[in-house]
Amino acid sequence: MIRYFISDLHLSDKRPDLIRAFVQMTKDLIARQEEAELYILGDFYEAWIGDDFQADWNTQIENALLELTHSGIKLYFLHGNRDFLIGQEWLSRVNASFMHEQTLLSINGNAVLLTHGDEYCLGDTEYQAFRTTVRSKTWQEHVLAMPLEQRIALAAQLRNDSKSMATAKSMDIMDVTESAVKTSLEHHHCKTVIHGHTHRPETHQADNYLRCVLGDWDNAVWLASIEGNIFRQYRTSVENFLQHGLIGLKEIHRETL
Ligand code: OKV
Ligand code: MN
Repeated sequence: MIRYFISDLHLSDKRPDLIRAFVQMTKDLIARQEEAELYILGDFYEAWIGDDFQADWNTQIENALLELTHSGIKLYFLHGNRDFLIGQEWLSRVNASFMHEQTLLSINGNAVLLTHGDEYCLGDTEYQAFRTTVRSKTWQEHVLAMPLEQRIALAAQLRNDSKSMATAKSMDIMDVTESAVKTSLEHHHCKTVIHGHTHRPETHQADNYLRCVLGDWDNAVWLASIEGNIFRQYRTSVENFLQHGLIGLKEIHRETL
């Protein structure tokens, strides 16, 4: 059994190249005919405004996911900070199982914690306040009651707010607070966490803990896997992936759990 992990694809109509790359990835995974599971750790979309949203670019993505799950590959999803409005309708349409943030997996006797990772970015207190608001049921119900056009406008406005704020913020407050990661791993009696969000793909070894950070799909396609007790991280340029698919990915990191 092989498990694959991706996050931060930020798919949207603005990036048809990334949509093509993702569709290619699903086709290549199906062709491998492995016993496999795909875990999406948030920010699959650039901004998800509700399951009632329909567009051709997204229908392609949902069809690719549906073909993947129909082929027997199990699909798991957890929310990021841009697709927290993904709900049961989307999950049902693509046959995905929902995971709460900080879901613990047991892989060959190794406990592995899965999360998007933005909850660990405690240095950015403004962001954490914003996060609490947008993750609240009342705020989400309020937004989902708006007409689609209004939700599109709201998402664009929040995006602009974030851009003007981000330039004023120092780089390190945008990263995780290591002590928060450690506390969370201790809480789960676990030594390994896989997350995305920070766009700083790396594996960090600290204090006997392993923190595997997934890459974001802006300039490159990233894929991580766990097979047996080996974690691997792969990448290649979007251009190379579009030409060669999965075999174009280069292993850039390997770690024993
Ligand atoms: C991050 C902050 C924006 C602070 C909105 C649906 C909805 C996604 C969104 C778009 C913008 C978050 C997700 C961002 C941090 C802000 C503003 C303030 C204080 C919708 C889907 F609900 F409007 F339909 N958004 N982003 N802020 O750019 O990541 O940190 S964001
Ligand atoms: Mn994110």
